Amino acid sequence: MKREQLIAAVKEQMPERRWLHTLGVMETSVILANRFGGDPVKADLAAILHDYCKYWPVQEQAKIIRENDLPQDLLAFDKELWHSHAGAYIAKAQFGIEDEEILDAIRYHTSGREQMTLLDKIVCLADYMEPGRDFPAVGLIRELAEHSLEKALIAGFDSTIGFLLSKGKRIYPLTILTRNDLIHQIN
Ligand code: DGI
Ligand code: FE
Ligand code: FE
Ligand code: FE
Repeated sequence: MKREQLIAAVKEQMPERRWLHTLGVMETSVILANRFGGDPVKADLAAILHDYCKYWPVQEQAKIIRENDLPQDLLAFDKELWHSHAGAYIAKAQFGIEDEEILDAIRYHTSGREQMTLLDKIVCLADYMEPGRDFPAVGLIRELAEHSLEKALIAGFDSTIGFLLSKGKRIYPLTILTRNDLIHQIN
């Protein structure tokens, strides 16, 4: 499928404001790829598809996870964690994306994972700092991203973890492992 067709398919899955977020992630992913020596074409493609399933009924997202041997432990945690895995599944099954680097960047854009690839980091960070994002830590994240993907991502995960703590929510263990691993990487 051509890029323009993919974009049209993504647009119809989400409200206008989420499409604007996706455009922001596309633009920011390409900037970060160029800044840190990543592949801007792969970053663009992963960004286009990263939130494909975000507005699907949660039961459909859960069904994809249950029926396709995706990590079942996700279902015991916040439903916000589901769309990334469902999205990677659809990217392959429906859009024929075979590149595991791109699929992983979609799959892990919410939770992160240990030993994130360069592309994982680029898409996850772009998701945090695209121009439409507005939350207390975003200025710090953008500043750190001038020089360090890892430092900027740690600030991002710190802010997510703090948010989850403040809401009394559970934290998916992989998110904690991701933060620990990123701290290890900069020390
Ligand atoms: O889909 P987006 O809104 O663009 O961003 P995302 O895919 O990074 O989702 C972020 C949301 O996921 C954020 O509101 C916090 C929520 N969330 C819930 N539990 C967890 C979690 N995020 C992480 N990283 N880890 C969790 O355990
Ligand atoms: Fe997302
Ligand atoms: Fe994110
Ligand atoms: Fe997103």
